[in-house]
Amino acid sequence: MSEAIGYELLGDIAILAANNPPVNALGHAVRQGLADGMTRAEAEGARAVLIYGTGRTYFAGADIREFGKPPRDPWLPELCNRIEASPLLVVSAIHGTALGGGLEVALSTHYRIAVPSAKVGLPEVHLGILPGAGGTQRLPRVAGTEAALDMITTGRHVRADEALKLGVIDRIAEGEPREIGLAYVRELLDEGAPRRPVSEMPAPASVDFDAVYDAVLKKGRGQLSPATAVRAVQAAAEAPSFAEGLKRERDLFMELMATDQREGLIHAFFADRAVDKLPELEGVAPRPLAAIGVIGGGTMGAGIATAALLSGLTVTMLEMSPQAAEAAKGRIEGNLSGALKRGKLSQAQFEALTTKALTLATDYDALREADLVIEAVFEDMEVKKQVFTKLDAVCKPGAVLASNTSYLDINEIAAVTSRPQDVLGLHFFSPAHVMKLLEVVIADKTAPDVAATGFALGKRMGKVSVRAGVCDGFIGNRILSVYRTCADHMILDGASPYQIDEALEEFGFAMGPFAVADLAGLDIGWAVRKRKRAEGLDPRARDSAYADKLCEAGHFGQKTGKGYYDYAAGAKARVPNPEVMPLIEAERAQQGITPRDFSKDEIVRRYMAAMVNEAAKVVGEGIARRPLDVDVTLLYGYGFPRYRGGPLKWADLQGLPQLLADIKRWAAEDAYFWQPAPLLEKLVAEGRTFDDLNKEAV
Ligand code: TC6
Repeated sequence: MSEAIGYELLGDIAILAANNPPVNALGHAVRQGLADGMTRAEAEGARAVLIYGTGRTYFAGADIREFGKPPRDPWLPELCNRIEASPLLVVSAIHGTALGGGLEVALSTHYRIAVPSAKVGLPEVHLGILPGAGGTQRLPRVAGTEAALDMITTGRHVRADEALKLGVIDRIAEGEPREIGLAYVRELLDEGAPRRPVSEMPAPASVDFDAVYDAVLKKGRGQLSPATAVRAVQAAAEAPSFAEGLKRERDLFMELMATDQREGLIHAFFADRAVDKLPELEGVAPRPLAAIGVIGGGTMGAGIATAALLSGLTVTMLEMSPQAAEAAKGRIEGNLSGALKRGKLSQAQFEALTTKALTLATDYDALREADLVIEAVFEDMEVKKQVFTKLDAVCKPGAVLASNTSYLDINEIAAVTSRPQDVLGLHFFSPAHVMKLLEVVIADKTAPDVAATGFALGKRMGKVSVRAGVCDGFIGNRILSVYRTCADHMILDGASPYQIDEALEEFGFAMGPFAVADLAGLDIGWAVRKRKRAEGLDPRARDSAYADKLCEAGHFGQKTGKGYYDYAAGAKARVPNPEVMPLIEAERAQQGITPRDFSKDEIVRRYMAAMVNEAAKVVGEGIARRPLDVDVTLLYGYGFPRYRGGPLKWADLQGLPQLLADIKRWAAEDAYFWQPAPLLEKLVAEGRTFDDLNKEAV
């Protein structure tokens, strides 16, 4: 027997207890242990087998770390068939999460009991694959085709009460999994319950699978796994036998295993879990957090205050006047009422948050007792310096002082205080109570426990926190400004904003860059361009004024009704604003540019190469600690398609030599813009990838 599965014979019941922390993943030792345990139970005269997990969960799935490695017997599909075919009565007792291969094992046992807090699901599509151990064949047989399609294509976790209604589990009971499981097995044996193999149940009903396939493919914006899973469920309904259905599932599973999407999604899974693991913060205790202050109650400040309130912190909102403070409160209430409508907050909780937990103030004195203060005022260095000078004067010793600036130098801000060790950047993304990304910007003098407090705050708010160093734009906005510039260059040379948006949306971005600019407000980019011009542009940099002219005409995007698009018919209609192309054409004529055609492929290649090249500079300079930090930033803050893993995973999958060759070729037309990143050149010269750097760093 393997140590990963404990075996015990209690009277006529054999107990197989999984012991593979932290999540009882079904790695080789666990599979072998289960197979051996079944054989031993049958040989030792047991009448029934109980399977459960020790520790925090039943099996949370196949061991994802084994994917891509040579398979080792017994395979999970065979193991599931072997468990189901046993002459003994086999029962699962589920607690924690029965996910993926875990639920497939449970569906191969003859009865399932769960504790009330248990959840079940088939989340494989989020890893770019489909349930490959009979899940697409067994789940529709117990829950019906429609429920199975929903669970398998969304991958959602289903609570025990819903699972009971759907027939995925047979009973819910309070208690320890071993105890409730044993009582259930005893009851089943006493009443002479028969074995109940799901594979022997009638095939589920057929539905219009082609229509479901099309709808799922469209919703996934190019992600293959959910749509492919529809075809596997179709086989459950239409294949001539259960075995034929399993074979079809296997073939589709293997198809998906071989895709870049599978690699991208699994990279994203592990990057999510690695991103806040920083050796320099290991064992560093964060400072205590209970009360925070937010300065500035505009969209961003109100969003941050909302996130803080929802995470159980008390918030003092500081504004310039009582009227502005009331307006900020209105924004916070507006944000919270969204949570109220979605049932995430009760009316009583809503009232407690907006009255007891939130205090309005106009005097800095109100921040005297705050554990942490986040400044979200106007993006101007002088204004920020005034704010931090005042904070330095009033805040208690040890209070963390944070700026939400998206571009400005945190070192310069920290230098106006007498306590630069307590200062850091906490860069939220708007709307801050919705967007998952938080850049924790560590300045030269930021103390380790202050950095740890930034991560602790992010965790408490449910954010994905990425460590960033100080530079113009930190990780995300610095890279954004370069790939946006690349898009602007393509426009000057002949592409239209609409072609660029279309090409990038086909690539998988939620929205193209020009639709995003309209949503964020064109005045933001305008202010950045003005600042950069005032600081002095390099004479070799290409510049253009058509976007400024759009702003001068009062078109700031969605909020003014017009930007690159005209919003009279709604955002979804995507009607180009007819004023845009004449402005672009006039600019080309003025610069003496003869426009040329761009294919969608060229648009994507240039845009992505610009992104990857700048990202490599960001990693090379230590602004991002590892390539995966860039990937996570773009995935959570910039709508990068998760199934491509992030820009640097995408680059690895494309092949770095070809990307570098493209950049060098384009440097012949614009040597200033296309300067190859030293790190990219180094990796190509050494025949290595960005992921090699991730592995070395973790
Ligand atoms: C499948 O089953 C396919 C079957 C077909 C076969 C033919 N494997 O998330 P946490 C690690 S596909 C390996 O922080 P939580 C994780 O990396 C699989 N490792 O905990 C982390 O390690 P670290 C279908 C795994 O309490 C540690 O466990 N199943 C796996 O916030 C703790 O994880 C899924 O997709 C795994 N399967 O959430 C479920 N799962 O400490 C994926 C976790 O070294 N897992 N680890 O960083 C989850 O969704 C969550 O982990 C959770 C627990 C809800 C189980």
